[in-house]
Amino acid sequence: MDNLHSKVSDNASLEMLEKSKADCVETCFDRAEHQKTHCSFGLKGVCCRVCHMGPCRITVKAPKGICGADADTIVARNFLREVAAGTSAHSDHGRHLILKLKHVAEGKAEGFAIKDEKVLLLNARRYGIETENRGINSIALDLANLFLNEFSSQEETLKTLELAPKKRQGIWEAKGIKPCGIDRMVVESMHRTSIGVDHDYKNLLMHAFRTALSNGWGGSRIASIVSDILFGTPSPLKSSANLGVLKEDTVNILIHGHEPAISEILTVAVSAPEIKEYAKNAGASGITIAGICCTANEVLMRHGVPLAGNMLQQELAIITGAVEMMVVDVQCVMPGLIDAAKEYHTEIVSTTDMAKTIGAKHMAVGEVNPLAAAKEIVKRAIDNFKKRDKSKVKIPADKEELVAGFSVDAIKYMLGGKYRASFRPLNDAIIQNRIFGVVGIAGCTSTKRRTDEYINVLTEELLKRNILVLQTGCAAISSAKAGRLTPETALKIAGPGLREVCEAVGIPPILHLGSCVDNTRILEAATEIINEGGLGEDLGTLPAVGVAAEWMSEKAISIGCYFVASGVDIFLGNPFYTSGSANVHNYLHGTDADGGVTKDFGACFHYYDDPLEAAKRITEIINAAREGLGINRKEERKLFDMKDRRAI
Ligand code: SF4
Ligand code: MSK
Repeated sequence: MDNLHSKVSDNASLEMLEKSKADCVETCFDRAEHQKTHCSFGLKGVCCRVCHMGPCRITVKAPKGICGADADTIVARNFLREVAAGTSAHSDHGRHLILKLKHVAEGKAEGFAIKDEKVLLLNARRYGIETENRGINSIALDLANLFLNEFSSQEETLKTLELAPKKRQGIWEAKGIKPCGIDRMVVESMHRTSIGVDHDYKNLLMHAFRTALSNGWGGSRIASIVSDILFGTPSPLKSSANLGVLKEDTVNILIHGHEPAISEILTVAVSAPEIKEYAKNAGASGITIAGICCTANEVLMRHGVPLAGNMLQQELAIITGAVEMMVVDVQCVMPGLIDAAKEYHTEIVSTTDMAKTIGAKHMAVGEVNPLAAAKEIVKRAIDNFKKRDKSKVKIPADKEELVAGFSVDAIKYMLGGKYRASFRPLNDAIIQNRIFGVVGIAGCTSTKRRTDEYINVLTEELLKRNILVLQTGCAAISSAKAGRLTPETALKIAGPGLREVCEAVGIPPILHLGSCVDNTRILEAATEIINEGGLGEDLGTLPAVGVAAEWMSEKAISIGCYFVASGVDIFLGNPFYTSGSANVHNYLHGTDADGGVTKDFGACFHYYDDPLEAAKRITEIINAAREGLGINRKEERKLFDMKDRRAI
């Protein structure tokens, strides 16, 4: 029990871990025990297998690989390959959405439509697409083609880079790292890291930042924009989180992965009258649809679909014995799900041709009549309800209320109202030191740490220090499970300045901005703050920091790199695999003799094992930024009166 307690923080997960023992079901937590002695060459990043003279491993006795590659080259090459993989995942997600938009515009995507014409028109105008006297579909087609060109352009730099503050664009220009087409950046990463090409660790790392920029200001940014066009721009809504959202008397369907298109259509399918009737006839009182990981965040943000849990709860959800089906798409879906599902009546259904698992039922939701395909999936889940073994069912009671749906538009609206939507009140609150700074907390949970703990300890400490927290991905689910994504958190935890602002505006002190691809919404919000004025002209001058607290995915490395290249310091709760090269490690962490990456971009990576130590250093960095902006004067503390509230 103590041992299990050291693995997970929330009670629901603990209960399910105990049940996994009783039911003899293996989970990632057991497999982590079996993998405990990690390969030290892997941890240091000094294993190279890019050619078949190797694999070569760097040691004191063998400081070079067979070709002569040293630790610096090997570690930097491995790092760049991780960035390229992370960039591919997020950007390919973006590409799939653009293709969906294109098919909608061409009238080929049944069941889908353009939900937010305002965002479509705004983006079309941004890129010089004619919008006057034209049909919405033809504008959408032009925008989809323009976005597709962001993947394939060979020499022209990405148009979406222009969304960044001018000063930052100048820094990228001066460094020669404005990315061209996203596909080209990834292909070049693989080329440079193949045997006998790029051996200069700094040159390799610079391309890592360039590739990551093509993700943050390209593929991921486009993914968020197109999602809003197709599925609607999120606005605040209430929902709930943790395994207690499952119900004993309903058919329970979990949606898991990242891409929102299929889960969107599933949410439509479960509301169809004939499907509800089908569920009743099977003896269920209804259908509960809930999410895991970032697909969960996508449908939460737009429909209030509850969060069953984050990444490391995917098997634990099945262990409730109450899940009829888990419908998966891409990314962060463990192959181990199949073994867990075998012990119950749960069926794992894969929906994307590029992501299959032996043992999962494959039911692709294609372009032709996707709603019918989605209804077939739901009916199959309902059929499974009859196979549920009640003696194996145990649903934890734990579930917490939450408020999510904070797109940048929604934040603007909350701050300024319909007619004066703007970031001005937030900028003023920062300048007046009611809000000390802003921290974005993103990333996963990992078996290397007690789940959710780093995220929740750090978040609490930051709130106490009057720091507004923006969250995405599984980190946001960690806070949701702790009951922190509510306005009441301001009263219970936040420092006095932050509390005043949250009370006046009516927002929680932790804003849930979406899935891990939506980290670009944090960049968008930061750019809005710059454009609003009074806090410098570049992202690097803001009193703002990013955190990947419990990260584990290659996507997080790419995200970290595009934030650092954008001038935002990134704190890591788990280290990179770069310690085998002092040069690479020191460059990335800004600790080499000439300032490393900080000299290039004004920001670097920081690794802190202890969240409270991280909070201290974050405070120092924010304080230094405030000093730089000349806004560190002491404000007389006063409570907001009616006049102040009206002004906000
Ligand atoms: Fe070894 Fe060089 Fe081949 Fe890497 S590229 S496996 S270091 S010979
Ligand atoms: S799902 S990438 S564990 S945030 Fe986006 Fe969560 Fe990290 Fe996967």
